[in-house]
Amino acid sequence: MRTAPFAVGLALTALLASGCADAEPPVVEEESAATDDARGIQATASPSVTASTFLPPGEGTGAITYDETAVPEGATSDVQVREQDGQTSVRFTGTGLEADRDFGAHVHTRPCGEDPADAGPHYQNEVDPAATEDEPSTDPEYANPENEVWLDFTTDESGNAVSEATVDWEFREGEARSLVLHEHHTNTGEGEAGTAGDRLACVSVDF
Ligand SMILES: [Cu+2]
Repeated sequence: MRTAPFAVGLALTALLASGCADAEPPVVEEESAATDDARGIQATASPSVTASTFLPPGEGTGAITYDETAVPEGATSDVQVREQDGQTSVRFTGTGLEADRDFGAHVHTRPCGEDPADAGPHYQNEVDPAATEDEPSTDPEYANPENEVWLDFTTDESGNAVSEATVDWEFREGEARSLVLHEHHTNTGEGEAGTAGDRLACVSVDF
């Protein structure tokens, strides 16, 4: 009865001593580093998300389908935008689209409307000085996936697709307002760069 508390006291002292000397400081450092990482991720990596369901023209304004074979009513679009350190990543996720099919996809300048042309031309970081309202840029020097955001994709056998693009710049506020889905993958040659056929559908996104 008299020696037991003493022995316990010694053991505790030894435990505390070794804990303070070896184990505790590294553990504390690791915890604070992990906390900083978590804060960093929360502050810089939370994307803006625009989720919409495609509807025929006149029935909705968020996402409009102009071709219900390629983009049936009820198909969905999810667009995530992440701007960080001067870079911009855009990720498109589609469901309910025509299966096993190529699509072109780009960020355009204006919101979607009842007319497929309402979305305007492609958003360009460096605007092609030769482009006009009637003749959009087809110069590969400007109409390319580094100066524009291209999200071409191919759907799987269930009509789902995910595509992502990252560029070394950020959108000018209010100048990039939609994602347009096109008939085929995007051309890159002289005089046709950036073209991808008819506009099949459009998603309004305030990038
Ligand atoms: Cu386009």
